[in-house]
Amino acid sequence: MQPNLILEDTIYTLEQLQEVDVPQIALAGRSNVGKSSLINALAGRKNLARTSSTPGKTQSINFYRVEPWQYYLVDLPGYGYAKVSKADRQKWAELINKYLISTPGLKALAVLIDSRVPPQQIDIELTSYARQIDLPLIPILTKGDKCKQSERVAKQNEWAKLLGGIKPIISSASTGLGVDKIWHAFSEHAMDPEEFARIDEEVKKAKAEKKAQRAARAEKRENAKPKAKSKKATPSKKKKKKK
Ligand SMILES: Nc1nc2c(ncn2[C@@H]2O[C@H](COP(=O)(O)OP(=O)(O)OP(=O)(O)O)[C@@H](O)[C@H]2O)c(=O)[nH]1
Ligand SMILES: [Mg+2]
Repeated sequence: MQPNLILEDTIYTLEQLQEVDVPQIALAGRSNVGKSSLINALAGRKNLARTSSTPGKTQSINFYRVEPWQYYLVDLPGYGYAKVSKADRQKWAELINKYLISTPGLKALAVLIDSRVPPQQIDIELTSYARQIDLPLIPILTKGDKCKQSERVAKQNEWAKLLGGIKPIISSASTGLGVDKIWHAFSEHAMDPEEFARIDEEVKKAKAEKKAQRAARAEKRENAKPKAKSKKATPSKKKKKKK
């Protein structure tokens, strides 16, 4: 089941931030790591969240309602981009911090990490901070399409060691790698366990049905193929008439 994402609110300042207790999962990570792209991949849409190859694109906190599951995905401004002015960086850091500590509905923090680079101090600091404030972590390695499977797995293991055993989910917004696993992890944290179990069952059923339909179509195609015919006798060449 592909949920629908609806942009419901955008806030820029501390004053606009309200204490909302609707369940939510926030996405944090360095500028350009692929937060907005991942939101698009999760929604199965291209231009829901604005993305850019220039870091610092998202400068607000964007709240996306997840339909029909009734929780929010929250796209946070990226951190660690050197070219942003010190004042702006300070402003965003305060906004993110206030959001993290004063949102009663916040169920987990998805920390997005670039799978191509070694663990960065600033990412490690964020994960430690989340643990200090008892916020469950969902680490996600992004841009998995840009490196080999062996490199991705090595990075996954390296991070698992740093995070006390929590294995990051490997993802790619370009290929859709990891999208199902990410939805599963988000919903598991954001939803009531019974409701989650019910929906998980529905998703499994829908997948099984799709698989059965694919198999039935393949069989139909196979049956529709012309049966291998016995070798036709090659038509005898007409003898040239002798003039
Ligand atoms: N190949 C590849 N490129 C990606 C992937 N995800 C994001 N990108 C590219 O990385 C760049 C940054 O992506 P964004 O989604 O805008 O990054 P962001 O984390 O939202 O950045 P800020 O809003 O600045 O914090 C864009 O050029 C994307 O096309 C991915 O999975 N694979
Ligand atoms: Mg962004």
